[in-house]
Amino acid sequence: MVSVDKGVATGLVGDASHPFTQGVLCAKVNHYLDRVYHPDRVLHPLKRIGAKGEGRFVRVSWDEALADIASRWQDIIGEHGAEAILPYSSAGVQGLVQQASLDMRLFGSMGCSGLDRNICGAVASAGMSATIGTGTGIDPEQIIHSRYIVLWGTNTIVTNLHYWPYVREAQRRGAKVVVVDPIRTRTADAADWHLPIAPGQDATLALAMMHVMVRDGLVDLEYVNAHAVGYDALVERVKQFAPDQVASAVGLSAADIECFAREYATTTPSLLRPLIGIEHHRNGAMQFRTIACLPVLTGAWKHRGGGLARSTHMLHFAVLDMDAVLMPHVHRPDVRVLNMRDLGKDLCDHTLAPPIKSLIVYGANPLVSMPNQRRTAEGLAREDLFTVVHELFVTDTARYADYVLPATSQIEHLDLSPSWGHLYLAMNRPAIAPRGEAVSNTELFRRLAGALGRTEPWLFESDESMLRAALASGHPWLEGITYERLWEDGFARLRCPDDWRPFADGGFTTRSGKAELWSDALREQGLDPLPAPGDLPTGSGLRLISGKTLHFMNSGYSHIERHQRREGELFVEMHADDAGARGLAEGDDVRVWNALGDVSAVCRISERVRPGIAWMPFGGLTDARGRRQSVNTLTAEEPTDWGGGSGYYDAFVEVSPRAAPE
Ligand SMILES: Nc1nc2c(c(=O)[nH]1)N[C@H]1C(S)=C(S)[C@@H](COP(=O)(O)OP(=O)(O)OC[C@H]3O[C@@H](n4cnc5c(=O)[nH]c(N)nc54)[C@H](O)[C@@H]3O)O[C@H]1N2
Ligand SMILES: Nc1nc2c(c(=O)[nH]1)N[C@H]1C(S)=C(S)[C@@H](COP(=O)(O)OP(=O)(O)OC[C@H]3O[C@@H](n4cnc5c(=O)[nH]c(N)nc54)[C@H](O)[C@@H]3O)O[C@H]1N2
Ligand SMILES: [Mo]
Repeated sequence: MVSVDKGVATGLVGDASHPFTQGVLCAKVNHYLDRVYHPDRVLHPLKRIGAKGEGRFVRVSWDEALADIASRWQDIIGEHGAEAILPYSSAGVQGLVQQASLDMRLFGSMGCSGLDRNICGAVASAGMSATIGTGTGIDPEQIIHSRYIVLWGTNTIVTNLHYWPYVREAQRRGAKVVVVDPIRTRTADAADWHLPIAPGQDATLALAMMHVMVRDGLVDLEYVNAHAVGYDALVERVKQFAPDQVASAVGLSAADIECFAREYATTTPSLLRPLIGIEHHRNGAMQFRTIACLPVLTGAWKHRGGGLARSTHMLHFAVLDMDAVLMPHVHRPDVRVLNMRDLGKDLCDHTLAPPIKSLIVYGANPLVSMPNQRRTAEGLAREDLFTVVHELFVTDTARYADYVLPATSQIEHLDLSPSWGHLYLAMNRPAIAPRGEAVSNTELFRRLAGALGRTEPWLFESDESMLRAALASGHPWLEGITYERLWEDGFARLRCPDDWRPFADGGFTTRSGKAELWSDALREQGLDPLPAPGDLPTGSGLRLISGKTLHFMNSGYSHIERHQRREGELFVEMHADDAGARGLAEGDDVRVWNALGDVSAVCRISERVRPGIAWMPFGGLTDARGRRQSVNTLTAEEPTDWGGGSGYYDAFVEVSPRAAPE
């Protein structure tokens, strides 16, 4: 809730009446107004005058910018076709219509290249879907009824602060909380038990758990016989995964694996919460597919608070009328779709036909967030590439733009916010007028459509009209949740039944209608039909993994001093044995490198990190000399097994003392 005095936002607080967040704001949003009123906000269209990457711009008018963009695009379309334009967006803006609506209609109907947005959640969804037909599970709030909770590859306290009280409440009611993470994160520290697994070994761990469950008769055979296919084949498969056989690969003792398997299988209800850490590996989809077999074997889905709880985003989108928003029927069919992970590779690919001649980036900072940063920079620096970035700040990516167009902040535009973590749909009412000449994403696409001479009314639909259409799906979970009610109350809980157990009686949305321990669909794609460890990377040096920071939202907020100060310098954290072997000491200025590039960082030595691993924060951090550095300088465009994601954590690095200051 924003208080406003004479058109200026003077205070921003959480809504104490919101049952899920209870008025608590995270370390980022607590200072959101600093972001809104930051002196570095882009408030007017900017045109590049320096070299690409240099960040020198002059102010121009909207009319000039729009006319130039439209004419450049028309030339490109004339010469190469509309597929030579790549609209590139991610989830920087989280609202329903600001994230994707008129842009999809405009660029889809022009026949521009499509973008596969697969770096966040898509792999998890694809993997889980192979087993249970969906990437979502139960309502996360039901966790309070769970008695055995596994936070698997997620750092809840840092990335999902509002969920932590629910975990705590479950603990208070007697639940045991286990964290599976190679790093002793804050969340691992606060849990009852931390299992410091070796990276990418989660599927193997799950197979060993299933071995124990089968061997010791801990499988709910009644549930499995009624609601799953492929159990006999699975029993054969898990024979090879006795805990003592896999312990060293998994990086845990056989006794711990045995104990974990037995506790998990015998405590009811049990809940798994696997998140992003597991999907950023080349075996990411197989890891989710395999982990999703566990609650099938235990029959945990039968119980309130049992099963698996992942993102709720799809639950929101499934009940809203998204076709009314995106209008897929106006999109040109058969256009090329490029994977966001491969941005650098595609920009530098001389054989790509047609080549990418123009990029329009909004709600994303791919130079920091995509793998292989050097290649992305090389691509963005191409003189023949025409780049437009719609942003609040001149981000790392925006420095390469020909035009930077000013974007509104969340308190300056209208939207609905579906949630990743709960079932409350929120109304995002604009509290202040757009600052300077900033426009919302939807307004940008209306202006671009106008500049391109388009006149179809559906390219100019208002935000309110699209939101009303999305809410008018007639889905029972939206009953009574009207635009007016949301405007008045600010939020509403989807009308999901109070004790919703989606798979208590089977009803899986797979091809067979059952949980697929054996998957014909995977076999037909040439993949292993059974749960498996998946394809694991090999390499020398330290395995590099990264994660989110407390004070940034990915790279967002990294332009603001307070947040920068809180995060400090970019560091690489490793175990004392690995530091010792390299002659490194705490606080040393080091160079982290591999064949793709190098970054400078401060060396941190700690017991939080298992031997063999280098851990670095992801976001937009700076080194001791104030230069922005990114862990993605060291990661490759490694595809995941399926789901089209990015194996960010398949990278290996060396760490050396930094010779002399440059
Ligand atoms: N403060 C803050 N909150 C955020 C974000 C942010 O940038 N800042 N980003 C948001 C976004 S976009 C997302 S997707 C969510 C992500 O939410 P999380 O999934 O909780 O975030 P990550 O930091 O990616 O955490 C993944 C954890 O997985 C661990 N991990 C890495 N590899 C493996 C592995 O092989 N096995 C296991 N078991 N664990 C592994 C990492 O050490 C890390 O602790 O957070 C959201 N919330
Ligand atoms: N090594 C490594 N790489 C990773 C990850 C990791 O853990 N490790 N995490 C991955 C994950 S899970 C994700 S989700 C991606 C994130 O990748 P990105 O989405 O590219 O990252 P952000 O830094 O969040 O960039 C979003 C941008 O949107 C801008 N923005 C915010 N609101 C608006 C708006 O209303 N309009 C417009 N036009 N712009 C707006 C913000 O200022 C910000 O610059 O990174 C991925 N990359
Ligand atoms: Mo993400």
